Amino acid sequence: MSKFVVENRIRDKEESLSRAELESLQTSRLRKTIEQVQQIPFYQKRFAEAGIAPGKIQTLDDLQRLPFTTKADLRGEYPLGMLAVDKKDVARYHGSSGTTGQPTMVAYTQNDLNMWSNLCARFLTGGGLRPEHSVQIAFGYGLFTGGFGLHYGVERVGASVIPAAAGNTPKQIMLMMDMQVDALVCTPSYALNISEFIIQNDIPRNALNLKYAHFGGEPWTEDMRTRIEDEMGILCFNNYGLSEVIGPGVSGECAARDGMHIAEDAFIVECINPDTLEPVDPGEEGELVFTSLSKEAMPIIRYRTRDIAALNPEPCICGRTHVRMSRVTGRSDDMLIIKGVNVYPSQIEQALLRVKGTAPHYQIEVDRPDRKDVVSVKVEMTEESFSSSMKDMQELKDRIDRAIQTITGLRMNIELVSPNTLERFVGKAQRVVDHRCG
Ligand code: DLL
Repeated sequence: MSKFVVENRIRDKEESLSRAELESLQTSRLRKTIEQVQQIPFYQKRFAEAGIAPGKIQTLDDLQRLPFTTKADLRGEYPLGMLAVDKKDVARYHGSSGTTGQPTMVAYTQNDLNMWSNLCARFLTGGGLRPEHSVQIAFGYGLFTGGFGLHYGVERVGASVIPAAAGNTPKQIMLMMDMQVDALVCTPSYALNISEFIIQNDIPRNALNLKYAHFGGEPWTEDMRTRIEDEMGILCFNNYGLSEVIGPGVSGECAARDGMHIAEDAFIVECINPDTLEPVDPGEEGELVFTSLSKEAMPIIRYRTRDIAALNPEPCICGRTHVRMSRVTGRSDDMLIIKGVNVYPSQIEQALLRVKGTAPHYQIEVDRPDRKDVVSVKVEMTEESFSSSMKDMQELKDRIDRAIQTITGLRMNIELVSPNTLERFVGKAQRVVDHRCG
């Protein structure tokens, strides 16, 4: 475990407004946003079709009357149909990381970029970043919002950035050692990769000065956090965001590490049942929906993220008043329906990480021969379990089988594979191959 202790520090007064103050700020910002989206033909049409006069949207409750915006809507407006400002006022473009189909482009004015840097600076501060620290950013720099978003957030705090970008793991570690880097920023799956390299190459922990890390960009589990923290001797913080809403900075953990505070002065969050579209109760899982409150270039109304999480409005010991979201258990698009049962890859990850003798590298394959769903989980063994007897390996398989069954209620085919055979990722991991999709 890490000995690093994060002293609680709140960056902006907006993070700890009373509910009444916050709602008043949100209301005035919402009204302005509704005016701005009138510049976008897509929203003009949407509002007209729904019979809504924009001037009638005056309160936070009125927001419920507005239609949702979906990824398909954004694709339909590709590349810049959702722009609310003149192109000459755009300072930067990014794109969603969609692996299939058309990407979606997002745009920022200079004010948007300032606001975005500040939101990233907030969660970084909450999670330990101080001006005297150096931070290695091992996210992709490019259309992906991770690299640049975090880069400017670190600078905003006044800390120093090492823009290593994703990949070339030996060089990452060399930089970390030579520069005595304090904090690492990347996806959790890339961190796993880095940690593995350190262990395999017998690099002593004290050759590194790493104290903590901020991970985001993909779902990961609490068991994965424990694994990385134990292996690297650091504290790991979770942060969440998506390009369509702004990028990283939508939410992040504070020192309490008990949910991610959503920047409610910048976004209104709703949590809905994805089938009925009705709000779910606090604490219940549902799909997150965001409305931007101070974005200029591409304001967005009630964006359906497909991300499944629960909201916690209870006060946090850190003093921030912004609602916290749980870990994202999965995207509703990633949810596998196996024999009628809903399963998220994160549940399988959770099960695997609880079984000793498995490495945290796995791949899930789904097929439907003879019209019956079959799931195969390829699991990497550790060096020790790999060199054990057939009997021990069979026992390991049985333990994995039981762990998966306990968490998902389903039996899956377990295939043990040799160490270092499954793909490693430098960005977002792709752990599911669904052959049923054609
Ligand atoms: O991944 C923005 C980001 C970059 C967030 C770096 C945090 C750190 P996109 O490429 O548009 O943007 O992908 C957004 O990634 O809808 C979630 O499904 C997933 N995601 C992002 N952060 C987390 C997280 C960036 N902490 C999509 N936990 C989102 C779970 C996450 N899923």
